[in-house]
Amino acid sequence: MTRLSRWLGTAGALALAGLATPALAAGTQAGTTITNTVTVNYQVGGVAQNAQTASDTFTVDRKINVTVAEVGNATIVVSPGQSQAVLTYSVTNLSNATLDFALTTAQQTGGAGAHSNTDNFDTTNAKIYVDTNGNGVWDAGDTLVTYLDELAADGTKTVFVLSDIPLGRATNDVAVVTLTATGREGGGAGAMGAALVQTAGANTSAMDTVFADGAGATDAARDAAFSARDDYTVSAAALTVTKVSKIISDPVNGTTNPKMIPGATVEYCITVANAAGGAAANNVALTDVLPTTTTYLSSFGILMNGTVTGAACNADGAAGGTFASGAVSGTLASVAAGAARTMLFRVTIN
Ligand SMILES: [Ca+2]
Ligand SMILES: [Ca+2]
Ligand SMILES: [Ca+2]
Ligand SMILES: [Ca+2]
Repeated sequence: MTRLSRWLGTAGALALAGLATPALAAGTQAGTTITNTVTVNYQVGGVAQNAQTASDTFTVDRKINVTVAEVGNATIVVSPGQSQAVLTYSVTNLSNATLDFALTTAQQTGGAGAHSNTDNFDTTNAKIYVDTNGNGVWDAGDTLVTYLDELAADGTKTVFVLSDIPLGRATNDVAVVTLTATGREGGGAGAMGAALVQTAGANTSAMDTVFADGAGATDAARDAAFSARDDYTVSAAALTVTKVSKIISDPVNGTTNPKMIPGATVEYCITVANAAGGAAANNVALTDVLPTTTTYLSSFGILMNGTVTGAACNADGAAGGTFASGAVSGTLASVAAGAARTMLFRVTIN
């Protein structure tokens, strides 16, 4: 009795050691055969007899599970007309088997986005890349794909969705894109496998298949697929241009109550204002073709990048711009959101 207890204790310890061996989070690999043998020792007349044994073997079935998640949990800020704007997702194979995962993107028409926002436009030209070089950033080392090939149990891949933002979108416009990963089986390396089919009816002795995935953004529970939303938010510049003139002097009155008579000097101020809350406008190029009834006053020149106080232009710009072919031109390097900058020049009336 004492010997038997000691033996059982040893067997128990061995069994525990077996359970503690490194295991996949997804569990024992599908298709694994598990064999368990029972041994019966006994005595007759105080003499140990030959042990009796019995074994049982079964096959571990395949549990299909996958998750897709946005990486970074923030909307991606884009400019109108931007091409190849990047959304980043992770796809994780939670199945106890190596699988392929078909990847698809979908636009959304209205409805909630991923970041307390609401979709109101679609992107174009969506493409999917896998982070082949594993640096977490979309770059030349990555690969255009339509599926993830041979993703091992517990394996995760970073997937990028690139798409183009239409011109003309306004600040805080939102486009939602959903990435869906759908498990596929077989096909071997370099080829996408076939659609998975869940085993119907009772357990079989072969490797059965059970869908165990949850419901993502647009997929259902237990459909071998998972989807997640991410979104783009537009930050645009909204420019308004105003142009005013004021009389500086005339040949009769000088600067005292001058009038707009031939020979008078007139100052033009062009103001470019950018609405608050959006993006800076850069390389703002102004061209003003002078009418033939006026003559550019080269002795005054052109003042660029001045400020305005209320509606009045300040003479605080820097000399710049050009006059050529009857046109005054100048470039404002940048007009920040909420700011206004000017171009100032003078003409005489012919
Ligand atoms: Ca949309
Ligand atoms: Ca990369
Ligand atoms: Ca494959
Ligand atoms: Ca699902």
